[in-house]
Amino acid sequence: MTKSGNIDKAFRLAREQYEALGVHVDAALERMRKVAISVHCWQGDDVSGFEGDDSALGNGLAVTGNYPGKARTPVELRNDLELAYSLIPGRHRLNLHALYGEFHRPTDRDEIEVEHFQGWMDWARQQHIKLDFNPSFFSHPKASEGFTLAHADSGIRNFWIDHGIACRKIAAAMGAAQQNPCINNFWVPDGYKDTPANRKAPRERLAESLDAIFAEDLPTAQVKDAVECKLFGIGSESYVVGSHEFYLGYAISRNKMLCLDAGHFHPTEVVSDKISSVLMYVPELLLHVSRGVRWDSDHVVTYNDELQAIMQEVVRGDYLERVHIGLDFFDASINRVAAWAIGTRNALRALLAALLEPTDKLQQLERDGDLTARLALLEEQKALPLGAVWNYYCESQGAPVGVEWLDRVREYERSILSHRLDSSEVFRGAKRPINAIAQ
Ligand code: RNT
Ligand code: ZN
Repeated sequence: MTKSGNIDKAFRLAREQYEALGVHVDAALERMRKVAISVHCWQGDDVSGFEGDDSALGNGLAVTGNYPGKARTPVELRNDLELAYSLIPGRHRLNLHALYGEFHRPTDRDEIEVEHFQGWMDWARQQHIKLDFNPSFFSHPKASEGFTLAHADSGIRNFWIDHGIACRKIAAAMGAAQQNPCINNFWVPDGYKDTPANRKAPRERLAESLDAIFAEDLPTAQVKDAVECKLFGIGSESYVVGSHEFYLGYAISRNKMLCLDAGHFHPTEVVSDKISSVLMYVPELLLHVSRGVRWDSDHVVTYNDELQAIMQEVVRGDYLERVHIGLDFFDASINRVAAWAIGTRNALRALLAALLEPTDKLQQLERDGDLTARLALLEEQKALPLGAVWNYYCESQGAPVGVEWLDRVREYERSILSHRLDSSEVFRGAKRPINAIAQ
């Protein structure tokens, strides 16, 4: 039997098992095909961007590791993304940050325009990829005091307000060009390392600045604004202006999309439980699927309980139309294309698992008060042959089956990434390329 024959055979057996529980496997696969995950561009170059000033990453964002092969130009980043997309089943989106524009002369954040993103828009059209966007309120001299939109100085605030306005225009142009709304997500790092004496004033200023940015009504067919909270960051341990309560209130009162980042809460607090609550009051939700580990909010997404719970909530609540799944992690200690492949494939695999749940049956048991059977079924389904359906899905989408995608990454590392080294860099320790480890 050929490999493909085995995949088909395993799939047919798996389908029988799922269908015995009342799951429509083909319908689940049909829904899978329609889900576009917003893949974040910033895993490819450690959130560096192309402003050309080599300024260090700041405002609580920290990328550790020095694995060789980081993309240094838009073309390199696009090439890396093309490989990553080819390793992931389905057709997905790209989430761009404002600092990834193509600037031919020094262009400050308040001056950026659509033309700086034309290269991305052309590429996206050719690749049949839709774009999302983010203003960048970090890694900039005017953010070096830890405050941007909530800064006490009106000159600094206005600079960042102009940045936000410029970004909405760019996002709207992307949305118009792709005939699909571009989600423009606002994450603002402002906060204090130590105990503030006044928690109120910066929050009032942040709300006022955001209102100024959103003053112009832009068609939601082109751009949808989202706001992202955070509990704390490196350097803003004691106080973040844009806390969960701040943005929940802001999003509800301004009819904006809320962004929940899985790494932005207390370690035992989970976003999966928040989805059905916030969707009672906000129109749509953006997820930054990520993984917090101690103080870092952005580890590569693994197939853990919370990832599964997030996708279960999206499916059980029938929210696929109202929840936009984006990714947010960055790891420079492993091959960056592999990081994209691992995290995105995991997010999709968890979504597939959720779509293959016997949701109707489970909810019926719950309505009947049969909580014993609910737990029994939830536990039994954990051993169902998800892998067989996932492999079949990957193959049917022309994506690699199992870990065979890693061979393609190795080959790319050998032929392309390893040549991107600066002459000053040497392979040693964590810098070893994966092909050297694998032999
Ligand atoms: C930071 C936020 C934010 C960023 C990106 C780069 O803690 O999660 O989403 O990761 O915008
Ligand atoms: Zn995030």
